[in-house]
Amino acid sequence: MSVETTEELDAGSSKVHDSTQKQQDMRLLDSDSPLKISLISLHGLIRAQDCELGRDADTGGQVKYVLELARELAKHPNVSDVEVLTRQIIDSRVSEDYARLEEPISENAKIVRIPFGPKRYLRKEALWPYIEMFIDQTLVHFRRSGLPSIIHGHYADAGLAGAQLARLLHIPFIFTGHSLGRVKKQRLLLGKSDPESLERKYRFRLRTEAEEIALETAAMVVTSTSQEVHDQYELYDHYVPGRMEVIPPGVDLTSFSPPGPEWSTPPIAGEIERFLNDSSKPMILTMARPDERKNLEKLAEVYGQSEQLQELANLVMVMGTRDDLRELPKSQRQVIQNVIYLIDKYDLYGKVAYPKSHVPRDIADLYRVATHGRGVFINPALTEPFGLTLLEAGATGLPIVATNDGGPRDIIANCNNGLLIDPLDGEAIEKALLRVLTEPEQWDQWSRAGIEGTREHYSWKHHADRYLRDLDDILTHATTPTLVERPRERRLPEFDRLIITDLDNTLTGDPEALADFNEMIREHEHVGFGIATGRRLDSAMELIEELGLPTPDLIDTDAGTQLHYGESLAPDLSWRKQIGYAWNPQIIHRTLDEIPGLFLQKDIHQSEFKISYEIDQQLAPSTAKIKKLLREAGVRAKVVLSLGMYLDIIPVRGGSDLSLRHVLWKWGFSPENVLVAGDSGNDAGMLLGRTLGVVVGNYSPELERLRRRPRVYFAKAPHARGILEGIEYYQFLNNIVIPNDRIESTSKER
Ligand code: UDP
Ligand code: LCN
Repeated sequence: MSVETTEELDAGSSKVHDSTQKQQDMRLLDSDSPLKISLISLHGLIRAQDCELGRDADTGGQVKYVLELARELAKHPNVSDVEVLTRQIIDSRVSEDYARLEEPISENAKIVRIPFGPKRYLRKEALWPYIEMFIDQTLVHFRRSGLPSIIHGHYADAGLAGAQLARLLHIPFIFTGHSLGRVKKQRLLLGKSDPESLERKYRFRLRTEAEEIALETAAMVVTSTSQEVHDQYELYDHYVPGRMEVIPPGVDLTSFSPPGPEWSTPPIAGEIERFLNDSSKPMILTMARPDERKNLEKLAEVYGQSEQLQELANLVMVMGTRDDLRELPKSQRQVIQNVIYLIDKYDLYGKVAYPKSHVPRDIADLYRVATHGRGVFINPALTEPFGLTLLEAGATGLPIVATNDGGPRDIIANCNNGLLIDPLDGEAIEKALLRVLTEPEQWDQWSRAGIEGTREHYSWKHHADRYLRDLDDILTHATTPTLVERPRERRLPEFDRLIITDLDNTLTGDPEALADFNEMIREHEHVGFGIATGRRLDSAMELIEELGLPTPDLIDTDAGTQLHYGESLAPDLSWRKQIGYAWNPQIIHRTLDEIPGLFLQKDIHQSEFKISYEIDQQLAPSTAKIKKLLREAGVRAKVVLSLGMYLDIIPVRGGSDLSLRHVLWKWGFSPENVLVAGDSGNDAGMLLGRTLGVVVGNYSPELERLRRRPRVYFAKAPHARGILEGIEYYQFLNNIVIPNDRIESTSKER
C-alpha cells in the first residue's frame, strides 16, 4: 500500500478529538472556507422533482437518500455547494428531464448530469465498461467548475469512480455502499440460485472489486446501521471498522405523518379498491422495487397458502410503476410475472391489489390508507441494508414486519414498532403478520411507538450535523500533516504548466544540476512535474527516491505503457483500458525470441505491456525487418529502439507520444504549456508534436533526426543542466516564448 493510502487510513481512523482540538478544527468549517461537496450516484433515474422511485430496479431508496442528503447538507451555513453527479440519459423511453445537464435541487444544491457511454438508459450492471469515461468527463467538469472539498461515492459504481477521482485529485473520499455485492450474492445463493447465472446477471466480481477499491480509499464509510458494519462490510478485505460511521438516514416528516382527524380517502385508494372484493379489510402492504432481492414472490406465496391471512386482510403490492409490462427489463418483468402467476395459482383474485402506477405523493397516502384500516407493512427482502420504507411506514403509524437484517433490526430496536422475520421462513412470516393483524392493543402500541421513534431517531438534520462534524475531522487530518511536513498538496488541475522529463541520463548524470532542477520544481508551485521513462514503475520509484527527487505529479513508465499519478500512484484507468488493444505477448515471444542478435532482457525489465530485448545491431535484422516479421505473424505492435542497444516491443496504443497526448487531453493542458525533455530514442515520441521539446546535450544519435523540428530545442549542456537551459530558452517559468516555432521541418525529418 502506498504512503498516501496509509495516511488516509490514519486520517479516517482517528476521528475522536478532545474539545480544544475540536474547536481549532472547526476553523476549517469557517464560512470563509465554505465546503463544496460532490455526491456521486450513477445509476437509476435521478431528478429533483417527482422522483420516479420504484420505476425500475435501479431507482429506489438510494436515489431518495442522495437527494435528501444533498438538500439537507446544502442548508448548512458552512456548505457553499452540493452537487449530485449522475449520468446524462437521452432516451425516448424516459423523460427528457434526465437529459438536462444541470437541474437545481434547492438553494445551493443541484444535479449535474455527466454524459458517458451510450446515450440510452442502461441498467446498473451494464455501466461498468464506462466508469473510466465518467472519470475523464468529471475531470473536465471539475476543471470548469472548480474542485470539490470532498467526494462522496454512493454504491459500488460511484464508489469506484469517486475513489479514483479522489486519488487523482488528492481529495478526501467518503463511501456509502447502500447495498453490498458480497451480501446480496450470499443471500441469493441461499435461495439456491446457480452461481454462474448469478454472476452473469449481477456482475458480482466487478461489483465487489469496485467496493474493495472504494473501501480502501475511503477516509470515512457512512453506514446506516451497526449491523452493516459488523456483519456486512466485515466480508471485505479492506474492512477497517475505525473508519466506519453509523449515521442513519432521516425521513421527511412533513410528508410521512399519520392520518389525522381531518383525513379523507385519497385518490390512490380508488386504484387499490378496483382490485378488491372487500376493501374494508386491513391491508398487508408492501412497497419495493421489483428486484429479486426484495423477495416479493415469497410474500405472494405465503399469502396464497394462508387461508387465515386471506380471511383477515387484503394484500397490496406496490412494485413500482409500468406502462407495458412486456417492455420492462427482463429481471423486473420476471418478478412481476411471478407474482401474477402466484395470484393465479392460488386464485387470489379480489384479494390482492398490485396497482400499475402511482405518483410520488401517493406514497404517503398509501401508508396512511393502510394505517387507517389498521393494517401492517411488510418488507420481506432477502437482505436489507436499511429500508427507507420502514421509516416511512413507522412515521405514518403503520406497524412493520421486516426481514431480520441490518436496517430493520436497528429500526425495530430503536422504535419498537413491529416484528422481525426470517425471509426464507414462510411460516414465520405468516405468524408475524397474523400477530399484528389480530392483537389490537399491541397494534396501537406499535403504531404509536413507530410515530414517536422515527421522530426521535431518524432526522436528516441530525444526519447532516454528524456528517459535517466527521467531515471536519477528515479535512483537518488530511491537511495537518501537509502543512507541517511538506508544501501544499500538489494536484494536476491546479498547475498551469507541466515539465515532463525522461529519467536516466536526462535528469540523472550531473548531481549538481539535478539539485538545481529539484529546487526549481519545489519553488514553483504552478509547475507540475512528470517523469516519462522506459523503466518499470517499481524501479523508477526506487531511483526517484534514491535521487531525492520531488514526488512526480505524474509518472509515465514502461516506455509509455503505464500511467500513474501523485504520491498514491493512482493508476490511470482509462489509459489502462485502451493500452491492451491488440496486444499479444505470446505471439511476439514466439516470433522474436529466437531471432539472432535479439536477447530477451531480464525479467525485472519486462512488464505487462512491454517486451524488452537487448539488440546486437551487427547480428540482428533492422528494426524495419523486425516490424515486418511481427506484421507477418499477425501482430500489431510498436518497435522502439533506444541507445542503439535496447529494443522494446509495446502495444500499438502505447508509447510516450500517445501517453503524453492522453495526459494532456485528460487534464486539459495545452501543448504550449508542456515542456518535455529527453535524450534517447524512446523519448522521440513525446518530443514530437506541439509540446515544447528539449533534447539534452548528451543525446544519443537516434534523436539527431529531430534537429530541425519546430519546437525541439537541442541544448548544449548535458543532463539536468540541459533541461534547465531549455527552460530558460522557452522562458518556461514566466511568459512562455517559442523561438523555434517557425522553423519548417524537412520532408526527411517527417
Ligand atoms: N418506492 C416508491 N414506489 C415503489 C417502490 C418504492 O416510491 O413502487 C420508494 C419508497 O417509498 C422508498 C424507496 O422507494 O422511499 C425505497 O427505499 P428502500 O430503502 O426501502 O429500498 P431500496 O429501493 O433502496 O432497496
Ligand atoms: C439501498 C437499499 O437497499 C436500502 O436498504 C437503503 O435504505 C437505501 O439504499 C438507502 O441507503
